[in-house]
Amino acid sequence: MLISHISDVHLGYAQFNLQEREEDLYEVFEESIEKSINEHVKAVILAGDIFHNPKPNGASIVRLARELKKLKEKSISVFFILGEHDISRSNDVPFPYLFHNLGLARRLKPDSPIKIDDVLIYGFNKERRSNIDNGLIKPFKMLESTVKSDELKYSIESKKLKKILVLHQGLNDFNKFAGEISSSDLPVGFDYYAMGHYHDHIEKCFSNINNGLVAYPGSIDLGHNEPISKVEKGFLIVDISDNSTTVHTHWIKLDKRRPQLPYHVDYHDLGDRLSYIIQECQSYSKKPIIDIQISGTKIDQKIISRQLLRLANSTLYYNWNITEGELSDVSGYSYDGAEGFDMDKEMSKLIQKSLDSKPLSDLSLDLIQSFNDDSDSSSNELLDKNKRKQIANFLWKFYENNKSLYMNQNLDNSTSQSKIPVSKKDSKGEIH
Ligand SMILES: [Mn+2]
Repeated sequence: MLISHISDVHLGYAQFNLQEREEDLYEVFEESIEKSINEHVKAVILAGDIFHNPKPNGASIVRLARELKKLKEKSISVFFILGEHDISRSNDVPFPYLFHNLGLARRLKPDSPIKIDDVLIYGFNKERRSNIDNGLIKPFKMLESTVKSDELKYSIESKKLKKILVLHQGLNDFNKFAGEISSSDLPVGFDYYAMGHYHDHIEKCFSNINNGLVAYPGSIDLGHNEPISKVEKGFLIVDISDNSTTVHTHWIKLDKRRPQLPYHVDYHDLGDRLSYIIQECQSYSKKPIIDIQISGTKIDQKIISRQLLRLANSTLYYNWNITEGELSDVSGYSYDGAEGFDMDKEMSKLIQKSLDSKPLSDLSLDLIQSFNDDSDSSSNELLDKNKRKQIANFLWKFYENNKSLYMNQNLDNSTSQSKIPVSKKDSKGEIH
């Protein structure tokens, strides 16, 4: 028997707030369903993060319903659990339960399995890290005995039943920062652990759970917290037929995805490289999304902005950054969740974008930090908390009145940070 294992669909998510990207996701999801139907799967498992938002937008609801209907017409069952993106913090009824109530899909539970052929399927909704012990580890122990008694209850004659557990959790074994549980925490007794949460394709058998196969198909497209890269995306078709003792998987690549291409360009070759990049972009049927890392000396950001305008017609979206020195390889698996969000980094990006100057954004970040840092006693002595708002207003006005001074300085020497004065005696404002 074949089962499709699809995860982290994030329907409704629009990368870079582009409507085209929201549509892309629907298309890629449709491709995964179409391929599942063509492979004659008996069931589809959605392992959480079905919607990107707990209150999904109309289009994503309609598009999911359309696919679920197609599957129902082919008598293919759909089973699901919830990821953190499907769960509202206000304890509302999770939206995907609508499809359970309408009979278009069935939610999986930890205490009673769904039986399909000779396979029993159990599932837990996402448990947040703060509730792992009570929400998962304890119930895992209970599940081990449930499975044993279910096996007696459901087995016909001496036929051996296969068991699947569906979870939306990060395993420490693959990413020690994003991990929530370890492979040794997993309940024993399952042939296949259908995972969601990590957005990369990972598969591994663990001896401490009787060589059960733990598998993440990965997200179906790049998006949330994932850098622009050429990584391939897809889903798993799991062969859990009763005549074989081991579970076999086939990872199916999704071909309808929009290309996302990273480039590293030397500032002085920018013109030539751009012609090449444009040519490459025009070879795809969907306009690609590209990321250009630019390195070099005596970089003029205004020249870059102007040059990159050439990309507008052959890309859907482009992003560029100036990198210092060698590019380091980003290692580790991608995932999504609050842990992956670096506030300082995001803030610095935003400030850099609006001020268009590295020294000025550094200064802004330092000021913001010393304004908000209560633990730093030395800054407390200097700053009367009650006067912070007044000071902020003063600084803003000072900046507005003297903007041109800083801009000129920045053009004269874009690499020197020390030349930017924190206070200027000959300027209109004064800092005391
Ligand atoms: Mn996800």
